[in-house]
Amino acid sequence: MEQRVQNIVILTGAGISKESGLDTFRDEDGIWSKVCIEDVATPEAFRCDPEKVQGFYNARRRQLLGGNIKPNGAHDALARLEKEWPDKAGGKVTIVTQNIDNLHEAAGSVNLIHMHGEILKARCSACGGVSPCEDDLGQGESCPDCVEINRLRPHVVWFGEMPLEMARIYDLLEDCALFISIGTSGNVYPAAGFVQHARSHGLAHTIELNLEPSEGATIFAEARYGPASDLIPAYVVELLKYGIAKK
Ligand code: BV8
Repeated sequence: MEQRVQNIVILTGAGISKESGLDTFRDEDGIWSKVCIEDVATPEAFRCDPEKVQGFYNARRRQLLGGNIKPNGAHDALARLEKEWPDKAGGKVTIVTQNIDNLHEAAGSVNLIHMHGEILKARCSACGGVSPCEDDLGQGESCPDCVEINRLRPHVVWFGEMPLEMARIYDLLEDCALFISIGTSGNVYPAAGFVQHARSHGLAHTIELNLEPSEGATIFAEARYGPASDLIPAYVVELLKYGIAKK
């Protein structure tokens, strides 16, 4: 019988960018230990105090662009897997990232879905147009599409907003042979439910690669713990050499 192609879906979270110098959210020194979600990461917060919200994202955008932040070995290994896996198993590798940084792109990943948006893009509240954004927002800039003034917000999905490309993500989860979760605490839905979806709707093997067990650790068929820049390169070598090993 002809062997089915083996597609891989990889969910990444803030933990994969930690060793590149970007903070996570829920670690001890994480972002949510310094600022309240309700104050900076909801549509209501933006309506109440747009300056505070713009300032929160302007600071993170400046850090990403000016803070010598580069992809680490984990990002590089995933870009290698995307390039070499098709010859190995005929399938495709797609990264679904919760992260709003551009480190997967910078490492060379192409099949990439930013389900929570991108900090280096702005979205116009007047026309919905999305455009590149490397400067501070909230200083009276105009939309490059409809030229409305001061209508640009970060192209980021806030709590209470629908994440992007969900239909495509569920299709990918239902048609993958391997679901890998990297650097995420499994606190935020619907991303935290992807492992269950991959297991119950398909034949996927599921593995968690994280610094420590996530909220959903027990749902995974396999788990390895340690820093992403150690775990991911080694796991990619193993996949390319031996294929998907069902533990
Ligand atoms: C929505 C962008 C519905 C902004 C973010 C059930 C179903 C559906 C929704 C809900 C539900 N229950 C609750 C909800 C609501 C809510 C939610 O999940 N709340 C939580 C807090 C309970 N979800 C939503 O609101 C979502 N929207 O459901 O809409 C809807 C329906 C109809 C119509 C309209 C709407 C939207 C959620 C998206 C919010 N935006 N980000 C920004 O970045 O500022 S989410 C935020 O958390 C982060 O951006 C991040 O993407 C996300 C997840 O965090 P992690 O990436 O996991 O980071 P964390 O720090 O938590 O963990 C890091 C991990 O890395 C740790 O485990 C650590 O051990 C590990 N680590 C650390 N160092 C390393 C490492 N691992 C490896 N190596 C290392 N070196």
